[in-house]
Amino acid sequence: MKIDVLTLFPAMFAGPLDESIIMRARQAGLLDLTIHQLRDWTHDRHKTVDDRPFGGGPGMLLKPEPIFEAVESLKRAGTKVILLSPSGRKFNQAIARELAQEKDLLLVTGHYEGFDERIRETLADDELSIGDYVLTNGALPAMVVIDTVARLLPGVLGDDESSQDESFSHGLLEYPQWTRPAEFRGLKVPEVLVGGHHAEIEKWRRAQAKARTAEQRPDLLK
Ligand code: 4GO
Repeated sequence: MKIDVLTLFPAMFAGPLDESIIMRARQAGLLDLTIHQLRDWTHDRHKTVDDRPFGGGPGMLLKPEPIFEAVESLKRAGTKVILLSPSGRKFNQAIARELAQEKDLLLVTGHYEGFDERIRETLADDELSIGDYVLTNGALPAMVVIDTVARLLPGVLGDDESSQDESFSHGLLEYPQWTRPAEFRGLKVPEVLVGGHHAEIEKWRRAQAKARTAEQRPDLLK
């Protein structure tokens, strides 16, 4: 998969996407990621990307011209253009699975008070929010989407890290787990897990996952 990102803060992307599983996916050619500086598509001396809202109000908006030029130059046949903003539909694992089927994504991140509406109307195929809170810019949400989608791409996770059997894939939170030692500071691992009776373990885990979901995330059971 190819993912292009349009941002005013390319340096924010160095680090999170240069480590661990995501870096390995990039090196293996499973994820082709390019971060672009939006100011590269301005033409004035000050590289202006923002302007005041018509009708007044606080703050500045991203003006259409640089974003239109950038998207038109980066977009190819089949590229899905996605805005990251608090007004988007709420991102989740199901949306990540859909996006993982796409060939190309172009993530457009905002800054200031947001985007000129023509960007949303004309350029965007989708608009996503990572949650009901406001950030200073869309770089962190873009990284969240990239990380979530990239780990679902075929070959990115090894068998040991499989994404088949995890929270949200079956609509429940994960069951609790323990590793060695079987007793630590007087805290014991549940007997059923140490026993090795696989059908019993399966049943117990299912019940634990349900109880945990009812306690922490009753909304998921509806
Ligand atoms: C996205 C962008 C929050 C999200 C953002 C989110 N804040 N919840 N801030 O996904 C335009 C102005 C959007 C700054 C940006």
